[in-house]
Amino acid sequence: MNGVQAVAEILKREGTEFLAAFPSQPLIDAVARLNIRPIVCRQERIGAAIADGISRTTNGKRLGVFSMQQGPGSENSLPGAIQAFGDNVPVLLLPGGSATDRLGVDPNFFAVPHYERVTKWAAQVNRIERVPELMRRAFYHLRTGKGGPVLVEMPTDVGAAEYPGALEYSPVASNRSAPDSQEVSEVATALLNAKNLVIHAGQGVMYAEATAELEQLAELLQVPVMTTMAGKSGFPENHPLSLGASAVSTTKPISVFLAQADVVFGIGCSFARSNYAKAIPAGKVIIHSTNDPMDVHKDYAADMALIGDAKLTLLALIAEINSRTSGVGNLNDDATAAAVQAVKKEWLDEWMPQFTSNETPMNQYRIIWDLLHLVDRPNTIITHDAGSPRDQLTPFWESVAPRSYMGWGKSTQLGYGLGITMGAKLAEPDKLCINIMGDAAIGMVGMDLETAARNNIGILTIVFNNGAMAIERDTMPMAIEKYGSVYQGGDYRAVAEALGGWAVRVEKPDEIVPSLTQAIEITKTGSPALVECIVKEGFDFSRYP
Ligand SMILES: Cc1ncc(C[n+]2csc(CCOP(=O)(O)OP(=O)(O)O)c2C)c(N)n1
Ligand SMILES: [Mg+2]
Repeated sequence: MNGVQAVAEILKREGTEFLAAFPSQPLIDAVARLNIRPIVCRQERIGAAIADGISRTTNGKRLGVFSMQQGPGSENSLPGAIQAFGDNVPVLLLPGGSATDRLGVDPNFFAVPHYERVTKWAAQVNRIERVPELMRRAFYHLRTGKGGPVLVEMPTDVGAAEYPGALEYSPVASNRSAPDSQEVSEVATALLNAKNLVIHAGQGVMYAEATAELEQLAELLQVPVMTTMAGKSGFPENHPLSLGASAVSTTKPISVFLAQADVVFGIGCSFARSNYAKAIPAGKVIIHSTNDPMDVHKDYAADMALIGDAKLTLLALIAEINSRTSGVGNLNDDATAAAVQAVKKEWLDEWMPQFTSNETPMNQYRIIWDLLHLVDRPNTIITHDAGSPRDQLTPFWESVAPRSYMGWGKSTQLGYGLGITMGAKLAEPDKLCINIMGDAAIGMVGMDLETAARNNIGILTIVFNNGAMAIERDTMPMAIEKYGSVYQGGDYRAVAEALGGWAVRVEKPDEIVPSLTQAIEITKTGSPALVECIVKEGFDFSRYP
């Protein structure tokens, strides 16, 4: 057994089902021998995103792995690592590496120094005996604490060397931490004394699989819950206390209730200041619960903090509040829920003309509305791409089950949504997996539709084709006037068909539902389907102060 085969064997023992990959990489053949299915992509950035989608969809319980060659493969994967790092997604990256006797000699590329800043942990297998040790540490980092990409680089000479003796390796278990009981008691007091509490839930709630506990706490206190973009679907948005999720666009209930809040309780979130996160207005008492102490006081000063797994934290708070209120809390007061629902209704009424618009080129909100009412939402996983589709979809897609929405993008690399949707479909083959992308987004990654076709990954891609980078219109008015710099062309139905997929173009609103229905049926055969929608530029976003 050589070094590469030892890694393959460890992946097998760790339960790896798929290896997203791009050659030349001997691990592809080594895992195939062990019945781990390689998914060969067309570009490394997408391979990393496929691995991300597998991990994200399964809350890291089934980990996505991506492997690529030394040099160009490793160089071309860096964006994928950066995106997964920005979103704290646990993915295992296994690049080849230049031979160890070339260390420090240009132009040989060694991944570790370049990836260290954008991974949770990165190591080079510098000696063949270290394969089990470094893989054990990699899997522990992937399974424990806040997520992030982890990298193990295999130099060519070490990968080819014979592993001495029998391989001893057992799968690595994760650990959870729980908050200090005295601090739980103090936070419970603050939550009970708050006049207008808002719960701000991040993706840590989903990684901890704590949606039921979050619902229990929200109901016990009768307080509204907003989620971050990455945390979207961690709290059911059809719940009477749901304020929805926020990206650059937001919901009106979030805006109204966050403005009124005296206390904001963040659970499973990093409280990052970002274009893609609703800013917490000044003057609020901030209580920050996270499993990563390095996030406390990062962007906002925290008045109180709890360090620990979101589920254990919520359970501790529920127990404490139950004991102080004889298990009743504010359960008998439904005034807050009624107030949330009133604002939600007012907001949706404001947008109803767009949801029901018959205009052509079509209105994007009409397509989202029709899709929302067509699909079986608990069994659907949907994501946006960067650009306008993110801000059109995030506030209005009412997600009803954990991980039925993949909110991504704290860097927002155009095109990333395609790869994570493929990963989601590999992990959850019985669910309908949808990505909505603009025409600039598909321009970046469209070739990988062929990856979906070749591997029978039956995803549904909806392209909002407005022939422009609409969201960039205000950034370059002179260039547009003089040179038309915001416009681009493309026939994406033809592109998808040429790459082996099924595709249809929709130009009129009454074709939306029949075309989507047909496309959804096609995805059930294992073929990807693409619905190219000819839309207006559309800059109306759900933005409230
Ligand atoms: C790799 C990358 N480069 C640049 C950007 C900046 N950017 C964000 S959205 C966008 C244009 C989006 O156009 P399109 O996908 O057609 O969506 P539209 O806004 O037209 O609906 C650009 C250039 C980005 N997010 N990612
Ligand atoms: Mg566009």
